[in-house]
Amino acid sequence: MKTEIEVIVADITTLEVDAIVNAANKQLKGGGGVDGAIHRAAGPGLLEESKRLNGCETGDAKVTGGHDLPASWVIHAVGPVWGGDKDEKDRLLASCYRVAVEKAEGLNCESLAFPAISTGVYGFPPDRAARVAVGALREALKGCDSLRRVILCCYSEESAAHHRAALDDTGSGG
Ligand code: AR6
Repeated sequence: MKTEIEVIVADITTLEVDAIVNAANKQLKGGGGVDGAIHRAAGPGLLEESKRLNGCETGDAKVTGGHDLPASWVIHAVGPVWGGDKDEKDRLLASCYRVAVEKAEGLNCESLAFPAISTGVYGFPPDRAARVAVGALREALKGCDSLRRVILCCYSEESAAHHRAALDDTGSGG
């Protein structure tokens, strides 16, 4: 069965999905942006659990529980900071999406929501990031079993437009 990829504009902390992805930093100790919003909504137990994970490399992801969030799990992915070798940054961003799908599958998730990783504080151009995200997801979802719904949870209409354009460029819906 094919996994559907949909684009919405919402606060990711409100979504009733099996897992949400966090745009985290290598320390996994919280921060601003979506990371800050997730930590505020999840409550202090999330920071306690994250601190025990010994950080995370760029392009990789680690899992915690959702604590007070409606989502059961948080998959903390560390996106690249934009600048320098652009192809390498594309590769690291794609890796975040691929590893998050693998983690979600490992948890038997049916639904998974992503923020636009690296497009805030980390400065990745949003149109380029959307194309990388959609390309990596289409590839990663080919081999998936449990995932039925992948949500690209954008925080602005502009971000959603980039993701819709990327989906249209690479084929319909999912
Ligand atoms: N729901 C969905 N998307 C959101 C939300 C939300 N509640 N809040 C912000 N966004 P950013 P990065 C969007 O900066 O660029 C943190 O300090 C936002 O509009 O959160 O990967 C971490 O600790 C943007 O489109 O993440 C790291 O240090 C997207 O989420 C660093 O920022 C990502 O923006 C990571 O930077």
